[in-house]
Amino acid sequence: LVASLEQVEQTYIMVKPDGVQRGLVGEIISRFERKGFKLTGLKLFQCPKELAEEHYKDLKTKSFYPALIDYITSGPVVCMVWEGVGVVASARKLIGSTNPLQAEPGTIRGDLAVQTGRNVVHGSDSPENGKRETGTLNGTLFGLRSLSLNHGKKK
Ligand code: FUP
Repeated sequence: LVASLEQVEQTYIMVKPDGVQRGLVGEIISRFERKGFKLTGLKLFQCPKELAEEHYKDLKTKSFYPALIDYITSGPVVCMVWEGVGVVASARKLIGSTNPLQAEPGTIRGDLAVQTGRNVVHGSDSPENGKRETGTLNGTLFGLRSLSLNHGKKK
C-alpha cells in the first residue's frame, strides 16, 4: 500500500571521463545494482560540446564553467538511466558531496575521488532534471538527436 503511493522515478547517472579512464565504470554500476535500483538504459558516449553546454546550462555564469565543459568533453562518458522509488535522492547520497574531500567515506566520491573538477560521476539533482537529463541517453535532449546519434548529419 505504501509503495503504491510512492512515485517511481528515473535519474540520469553519468560516469565522467576520469571515471571511465580510471576503470571505475564497473565499481560505480555495482554500487547502484547492490542498492537495488534498476538499470534501464546505458551507453558509452563522446559528449559533443553543444550537449555539454546544454547539460550544464545552469552553471553557465560560474568561473569553473569553461573548465567543466572541457573536462566533460575530454573523453567518453558512460550515460545511464536508473529507475526506482526515491532513486533521485538516494543516488545523490550514494554519490556523495560535490567536493570529494567533503564526501563521506562509503560514498562514491568519498571513496574514489579527491578533486571537485574530477569527481567521477554525475547524478540528477531533482526528478524534473532526471527527466530532462535522461534525454541525453535516448537522444531527444533539446533536439540534438541528429548531433548525438547521427554524427552531426541532419536527418
Ligand atoms: P553535483 O550536483 O554534485 O554534480 O554538483 P553541481 O551541479 O553543483 O556541479 C556540477 C559540476 O561542476 C561538478 F560535478 C563539478 C563542477 N564544479 C566545479 O568544478 N567547481 C565547483 O566549485 C563546483 C562544481
